[in-house]
Order: sequence, then structure tokens, then C-alpha cells
Amino acid sequence: MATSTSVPTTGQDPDPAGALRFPADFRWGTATAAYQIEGAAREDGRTPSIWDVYSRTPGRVRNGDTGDIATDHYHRWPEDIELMSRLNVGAYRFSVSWPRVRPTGCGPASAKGLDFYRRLTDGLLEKGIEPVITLYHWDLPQELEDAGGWPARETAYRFAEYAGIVADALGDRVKTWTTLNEPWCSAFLGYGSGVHAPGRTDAADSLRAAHHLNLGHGLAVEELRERLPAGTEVAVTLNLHQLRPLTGSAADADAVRRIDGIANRIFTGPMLDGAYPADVIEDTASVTDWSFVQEGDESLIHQPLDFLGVNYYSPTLVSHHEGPAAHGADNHGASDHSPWPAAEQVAFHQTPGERTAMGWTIDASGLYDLLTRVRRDHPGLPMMITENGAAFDDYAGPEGEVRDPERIAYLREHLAAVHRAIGSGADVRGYFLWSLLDNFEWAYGYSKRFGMVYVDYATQRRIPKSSAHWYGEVARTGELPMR
Ligand code: IFM
Repeated sequence: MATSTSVPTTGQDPDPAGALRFPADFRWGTATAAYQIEGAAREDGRTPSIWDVYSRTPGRVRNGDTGDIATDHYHRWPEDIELMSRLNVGAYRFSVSWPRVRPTGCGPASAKGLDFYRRLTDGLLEKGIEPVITLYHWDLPQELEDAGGWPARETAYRFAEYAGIVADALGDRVKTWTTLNEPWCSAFLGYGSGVHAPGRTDAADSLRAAHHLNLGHGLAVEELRERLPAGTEVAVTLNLHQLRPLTGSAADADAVRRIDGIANRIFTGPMLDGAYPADVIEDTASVTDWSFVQEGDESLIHQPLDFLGVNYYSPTLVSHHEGPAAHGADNHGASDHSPWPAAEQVAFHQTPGERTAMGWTIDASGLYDLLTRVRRDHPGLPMMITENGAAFDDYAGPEGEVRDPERIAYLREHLAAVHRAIGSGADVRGYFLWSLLDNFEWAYGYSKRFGMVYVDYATQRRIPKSSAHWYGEVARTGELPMR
């Protein structure tokens, strides 16, 4: 946690010789998600989620990897909390596994499942680490998928019930909650391009899914507000896309507008402004008539939020495109099906610059632009960086050490961008590094390492990388060294 009390110097350009001081109450955290780290896929009554079924289907995940064991966090959580404590992490964002706490998605709650999260939360609090809950990080119980999944309206109601169960179990000890993580991925990678679970490829279903995720968010916020003590923070996390046009042409500006609609405003419209943007409905009219939006839905989705969780990794470059569809380099995995409904006339391009092991261009100015845009479009809405980080091809050296200077450079640049955005008036309350541990990177399996802590999957040994020690110092001092 930031401990210093001297006057913040936010607003100044980075001083290459010095350090940037963050506000004293800035939260320094790290993040994970249940399916990516827990393992114990068949223990204590947990039922399969869509990711269990998807990853066990040959050809879906690189090397046939699954989350069956992952980083075995379900058994090793005390060690992981100890690690965080040693690294001065002030807040830990984790997700609750829906099929662990309400197996089958709609039956009785699992006492064993809820106890796991009680123990984890109490362990964090004992070490002075603030728990931050994500309710849904992509692991829909398979039984609910079999009943229609997110394209079915009922799933939104099941989600709200599940939110209520977790609130009743943990509401006395967790002060910060987010409903969904990156609903864009759940809707459009899960039901559009099919590169994520459940692997369906139907553009109309992807839009229905987006609406029911929005509805589930609204219903869950209502449920949480009813059950959680006053003063508890409730939010949502979006992977807002920072879009750039390839040229200054009007056609490219329109490509940006169109993708902005189905990447960002399809969520921020109803969640933050109370209505779907007219251009999004018009743009997608060839795919759906939007009759799945019932009267009153938009106001249900439009719930007051305590902050917006922002996940950022890389910007997206687009242009207008004539001819057959070519969705190209959009950073979201290869598929014959586009995740972008009714956007055949948009092409995606690789942004220039160095890239991470994911092939994502490193560009911290995108984070600055994103934060200042949210501030402009939604004045008064606090923000939290709920994810930011990078995968590199890390390996343990002969002495067992893991040196990752590229990750330190990435983090430094992105934290400097956050500092600059705060200086420009963006109300950013904290930063959660993705991720605490190397883990199951969805369709890439274990081939991509995002952790500040290296995991040797053969032994489950954890080795803090040099970036972990570096980040720990930043968190301890509240200062970002610029060299
Ligand atoms: O690992 C993911 C995480 O689950 C959601 N946000 C992006 C990360 C990196 O791809």
C-alpha cells in the first residue's frame, strides 16, 4: 500500500531522473481469476463450467491444456497470500467460481465452495490485504449453457441469484465488488468468433449475450446493494477498446465509430447512460432486430456505480475496408468467424511498435487516452485499473532466478501513463497488475506467462520475477522510479 504522505506531484510530465509520486490512498493491487489459477476442478462438489468443457474438447486450447490443476491455488492459497504480503501488495482482485459455490448454476449453494472463499478472504484480511471480488470471470456453469447460456434471458436472473448468495456469504468482510469481467469477451469471443468458451459462432446470439450480460449486471447490482452494508463499493470491469483510425479519412473515422459501438458503447451506453446507442442498433440491424430488449431493461441495467473497472493492454487500429470481410489483426485470436457483428467493412491492423509475447503492441499512450476519454464522457465517475500487464517468454535462469526487464519497462510506462492521466484530472483510484501468477491464459493454455510470479508447472514452485520485486517497491513507497 502507498504509505507516503508527501504532496502528490501528479500532473507533471515524468522526470526521467526522478520518481513519480502517486496519491497516498492509491490502491496497489494484483489480480487473478478462478479458472486461471484454482485447479481442483472436480473437488468439493464443483461442477464443470463452460471452460472445463471447452478446454477438454480437442483442438480448442493450445497443447490441450485445461484448468484442471492450473496453479493449484485452491490448495496453495496460504502460500500465495504470503507471497503477496512479502511483495507489499495492498489489494487482491480474485474471482469467485460460480460452479464451485452454486454447482449447476441454479440449485442450492455449496457450503464447501463458499467456505473456500471465506478462508481466502480471512487470510487476506489477516495480512492487511484488501480483498476485491469479481463475481463473473467467464466460468458459466455448463448446465446453464446447456439451458441456453448468455443468449438466454434466464441466465441473467440466475447470475443475480448467485450474486446474492456470494454477497450473503462474504458481504461482511469484502468492501469492493465487481459484477462482470470483460463482458465483451464473454459475448463476442464466446458466442461470435468462438475462440472462447462455449465456442459458439452466431452473430445474433453474441448480441443477445451482450444484452443479457448487461441485464445480469444490472440485476446483480440491485441484489448486491440490498444485501451489502452501506459504503460497500460496487462496480463492473470493462475491457474498453482504445481505437485509432489508420488514416485521417472520414471513412476510417466511421470505422472507429462503428467498432467503438460494439466494443465499448454497447456496454457503457446502458450501464452508464441508461440506453443503447442508436447507431449501434442501426449498425447491427442486418443481424438482429433487438427484440430481446424488453421494456424497462435499460433502466434496470443503468445502476449507480462506485467506480468503473478499466482493463487495458494495447490499442486497436482500424480502417474502412471494401470487399470481402477481413477482420484481421484484432488481437482476439484466429477464427473463421468475426467477433464483430455486422462490421464486415472494417479492417483491423497491427499497430506499430514493440510487442509482447501475445503479439500485442506496447503502447502506454493508449491507456492515457482511454482514461482521459472516460473522464470526458462520464465526468465524476471514479476509475480503477482492474487489469494491466504483459506476457513475455520468461524462464528460470541457472540460479532459479527469473529476470523480466521487459515487464518492468511495460509496467513503468503504463503506470507513468496512469500518473499523467491523474494529473489531467482523471479520478483513478488504484492499479491491479495482471497477474499475480503465471496461469491458464484461456485459448493459449499455459504457453503465455503474464505473472509477476513465475510458476514452474511441473512442481508448482513459485518464483517472484524481478518485476515482482520492482512492483513491490512501487507499492511500498507509492513512488514510480523513472529509471
Ligand atoms: O488473462 C486475461 C484475463 O483473464 C482477462 N483479461 C485479459 C487477460 C490477458 O489476456
